[in-house]
Amino acid sequence: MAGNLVNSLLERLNLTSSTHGAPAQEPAEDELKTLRQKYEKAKQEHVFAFYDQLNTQEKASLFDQLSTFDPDRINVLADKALHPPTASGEEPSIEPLPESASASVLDASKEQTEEWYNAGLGHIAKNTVALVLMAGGQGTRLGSSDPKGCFDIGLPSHKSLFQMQAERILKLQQLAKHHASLSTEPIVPWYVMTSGPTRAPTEKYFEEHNYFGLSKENVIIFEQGVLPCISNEGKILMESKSKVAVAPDGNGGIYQALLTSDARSDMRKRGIEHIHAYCVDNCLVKVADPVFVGFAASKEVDIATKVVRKRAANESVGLIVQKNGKPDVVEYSEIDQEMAEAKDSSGLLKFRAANIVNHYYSFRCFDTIEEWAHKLPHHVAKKKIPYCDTETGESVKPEKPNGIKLEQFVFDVFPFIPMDKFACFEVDRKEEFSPLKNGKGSTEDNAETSKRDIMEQGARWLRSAGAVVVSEGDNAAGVEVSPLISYGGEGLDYLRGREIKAPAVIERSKDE
Ligand code: UD2
Repeated sequence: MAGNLVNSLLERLNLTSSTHGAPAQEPAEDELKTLRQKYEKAKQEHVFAFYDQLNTQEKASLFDQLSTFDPDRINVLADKALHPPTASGEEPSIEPLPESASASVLDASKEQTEEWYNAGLGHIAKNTVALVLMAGGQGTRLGSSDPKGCFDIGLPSHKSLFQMQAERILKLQQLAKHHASLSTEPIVPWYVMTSGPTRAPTEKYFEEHNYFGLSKENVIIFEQGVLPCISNEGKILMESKSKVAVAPDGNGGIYQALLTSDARSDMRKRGIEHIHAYCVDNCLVKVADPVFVGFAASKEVDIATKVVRKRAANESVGLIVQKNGKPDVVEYSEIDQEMAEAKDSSGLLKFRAANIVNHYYSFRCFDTIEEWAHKLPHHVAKKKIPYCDTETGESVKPEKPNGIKLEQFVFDVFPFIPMDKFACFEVDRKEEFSPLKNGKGSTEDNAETSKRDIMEQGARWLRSAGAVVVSEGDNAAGVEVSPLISYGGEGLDYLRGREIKAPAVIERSKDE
């Protein structure tokens, strides 16, 4: 039974999509009956309210969409989300991570950092390092309709976040080739996770820019799953008479998406052993950072997470903690004021390890995704969700939150990792973290602060290479150093003694 249902579904998927021109087919009576019964049993039969009024194409697309959900599972998730279990028994013990699971670039010696850096370049040179980019967020706070990676933060070069990250990959491949005296450049495959709203524009953007000089077969764009939006009464919300309202299933959907998209199989085929997964909106991100990979691989951990020192008690970042002795993250939307403001004996914030969605995974860890991905909790976002009233058929734009979106968080895998297979790696915020979160009119984590942090970093790099940076006018205009010239400030000695008038762009290297 299931076999022919899947076959007819696949068949219809090929036939129904209007882009292929073939006319859609009405779902078969028996398959429709089975599906209706499934939804009736789950008390979600309202999704069929207008089925008989729909045309063939609409019937086929609604049938196909409803066939991808399990209404019983949706009810379980919705019930947990709308009626969270009251905290049973004593509160969990929440403490900072133990020393044994923490390290800091700020405290490490130059020799130690170089050792990690060289080890990391060695892993890249052996083609065992992959990059996974989480780019499925819809960037609502930023107010841009394009995927965040396309955003132009206003650099003199007008490079987007995607372009900067692509050029850092190109440079890193060159550095690893030189480090290992290879005849050809190693490959760092780039797996880009998108969501329904961001997939097509992301693919189009990469095609139009010819993958920024990367080989297309090494840029694998895949898509995360979606979940239905749920009303406050636990009912699946309809976007229209023929479509369920859905939302991306959160950056924690990455694990399931790595399986369903075959991205993990592709990593296995390539012999990947180390994966760096990161957040699209951090303009300073060191993609496949050799220091981080070298550190994590040397400790043989399954997961390592980069953190920066939290800048203020109310900063909107998750905190890496140990909860009942297990690694965990307390998300900013779930932290209480007392914990956020607590200080330790050093006078610093007790909980200051700020999560920046920058994680190392061993491939060993990815090999066990099936064991734990379905166990990650679903977090609730209360939202105003436009919907089609299944009584009247009218479209409704609610004035106040009328439902919830369910999403998994990427870091909810941490508690499944034994503490001795987990590490937290503190890095220098000004060198590694400047998120683009907010739109015009905001004062932090926006395009202006992103541009400022890139330009100031370039000026710092030039000064430490012996160049003299002078700023016209009084503002510290800074210098943009192309990633194709320098990945992390290296290779700029040829500018020693040169005077650079900021603002400036260093695009040409000495041998060009
Ligand atoms: C994220 C972290 C928060 C802190 C902060 C720092 C999570 C859940 N929270 O908060 O702890 O580290 O970043 O910047 O990660 N994304 C997807 N698919 C989705 C949703 C998000 O790929 O369905 C991506 C998104 O494109 C971005 C990243 O995940 O690259 C973080 O998402 P966000 O910006 O919505 O998370 P934020 O800023 O609320």
